[in-house]
Amino acid sequence: MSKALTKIDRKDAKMVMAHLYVAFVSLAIGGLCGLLQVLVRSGKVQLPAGISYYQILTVHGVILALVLTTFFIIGFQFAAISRTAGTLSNGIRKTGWAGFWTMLIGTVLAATMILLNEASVLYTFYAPLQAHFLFYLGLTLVVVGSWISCAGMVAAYVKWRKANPGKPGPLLTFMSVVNAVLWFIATLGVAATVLFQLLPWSMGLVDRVNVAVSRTLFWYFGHPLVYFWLLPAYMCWYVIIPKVIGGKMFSDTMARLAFILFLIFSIPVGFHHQLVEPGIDPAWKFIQVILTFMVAIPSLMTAFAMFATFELYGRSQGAKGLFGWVKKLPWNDARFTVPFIGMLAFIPGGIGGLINASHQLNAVVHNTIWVTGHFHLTIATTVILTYFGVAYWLVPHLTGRVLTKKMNRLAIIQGVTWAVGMTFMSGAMHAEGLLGGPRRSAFSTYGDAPQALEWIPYQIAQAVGGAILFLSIILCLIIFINLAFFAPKGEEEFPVSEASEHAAQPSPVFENWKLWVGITAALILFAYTIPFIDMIQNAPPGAKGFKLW
Ligand code: HAS
Repeated sequence: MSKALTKIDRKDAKMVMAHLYVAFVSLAIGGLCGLLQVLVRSGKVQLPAGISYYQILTVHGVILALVLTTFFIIGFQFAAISRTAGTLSNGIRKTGWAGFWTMLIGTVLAATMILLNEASVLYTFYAPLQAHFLFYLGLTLVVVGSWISCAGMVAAYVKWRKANPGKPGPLLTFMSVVNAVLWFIATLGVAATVLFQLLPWSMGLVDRVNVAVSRTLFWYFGHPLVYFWLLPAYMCWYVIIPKVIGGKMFSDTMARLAFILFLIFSIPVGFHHQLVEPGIDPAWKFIQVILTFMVAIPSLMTAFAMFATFELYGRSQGAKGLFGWVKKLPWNDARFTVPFIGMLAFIPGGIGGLINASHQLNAVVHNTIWVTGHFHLTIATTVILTYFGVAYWLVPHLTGRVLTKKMNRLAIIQGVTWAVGMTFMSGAMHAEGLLGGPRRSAFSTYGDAPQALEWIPYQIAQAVGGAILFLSIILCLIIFINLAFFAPKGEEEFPVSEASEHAAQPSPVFENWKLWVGITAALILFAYTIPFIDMIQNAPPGAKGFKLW
């Protein structure tokens, strides 16, 4: 491979780093709020100066779940495209910068409103909770900025295809484009509720909104949102990890198929977040539960592919027996170990997801802190540890520095402390949830709830876990700052694996976008049209007709 492709161009690197700076500043702010939350929930700490629990909970959720992730993903995907499809053209790089600044202005607007306590509406901003209109405007800009950037990614892919007719797009570029297309389709839901409902309502132009419609539009977006977070982690697992361990990717075709299945099945499943809500016919909930189980399949395929990759590599190194390959893996390499901890967490995280999705079991766990435990295993461990693992080689690659032995060791300690902290925190959240402990509520709101005493030990365990996690965040920030500004100058590899020689060539059908987007649209229309019409026709008094409010 030519040098131009193995090292990311300096101008592209600058644009990617801008995204990563915002992501890691978000980690610092969001992490601090997380620590404050577990302390408040333990009942031992009160926030000063009249700051409300819901205000810091909103900062924590918005800044980590929406801002950190979006900036990291867009930066990483541009890096992946630049590395595998070649240096970005000036036009595409400018598009990337335009997306970046639009998202940043939006973030600052939304964050200012939250800090002024004008938008304590949590990261799901459900009506009838209402925020200042500038909060919604800020979020709109974040989404519009991400569209601009995703359009740039698609343009880079189209350019590559024109220059290489008949060849399959480079795998990391193909994966980035699937995620960009998923994002375009998913964000239509949140854009619709914000533009047609929440903005006019918060500006006083209308005096009510159809809450069922707004929650449905939100979750039409909310579930694919979690796969928008997950797919970059899977990009690392499928393509980068095999190279880091010294092996080869198990199957390029399987990776492409898994990504296409995510595109098709991740959107028409939002009702699994609304299983206990009135106003949706149970038959449609059932259909979306079935589709939810379909979207678990590409994750099971991914688990299979990862086991196969590890085992093939281990055996090539002489490993014997069922699990002999485990000993052959490079445990002292943070680029492998940190994402691997993320993989391990996805075993209980995924099982928890399947429990949540099982209609009747959902009634036991819904709106309890079990759900918070679930997403701290998935997004806040599986995904985020993979992002950290990526940052530990991507940042020095972009800044022309190296990950030293000392930083590598610190990075492993960071991953392990995260695992310990999260075992306490998320484990205690799952247990408290099974005892009925509510989510999204401060200690002071429990009042005389008779079970409240039972929850206390678990809340203390969460505070202990949260404090360990905060230390782990500090380690992560130290490593990031070192790699961005102080590590010795040198060349750090951007690892990209080749497919195994036994693997088949990917079929051109994977790049038949009309087919995949067509199937996705058909499934969305099938899963949503009738229940959506029902919601509008049977709206409560004052919200009749085709009006959304
Ligand atoms: Fe979820 C709620 C169902 C995955 C995030 N989820 C949430 C919320 C968030 C979230 C943020 O059906 C809360 C939203 C809110 O605020 O209300 N979730 C699922 C299902 C999956 C799932 C079926 N969730 C995720 C991922 C997330 C995420 C991924 C973030 C990135 N979730 C739900 C449901 C709710 C929900 C309900 C609503 C609950 C309610 O009532 O409100 C599936 O995608 C999971 C499939 C995963 C697997 C695991 C595969 C395992 C792998 C690891 C292999 C390990 C290796 C290493 C190779 C089948 C790939 C092993 C090596 C050795 C040596 C052992």
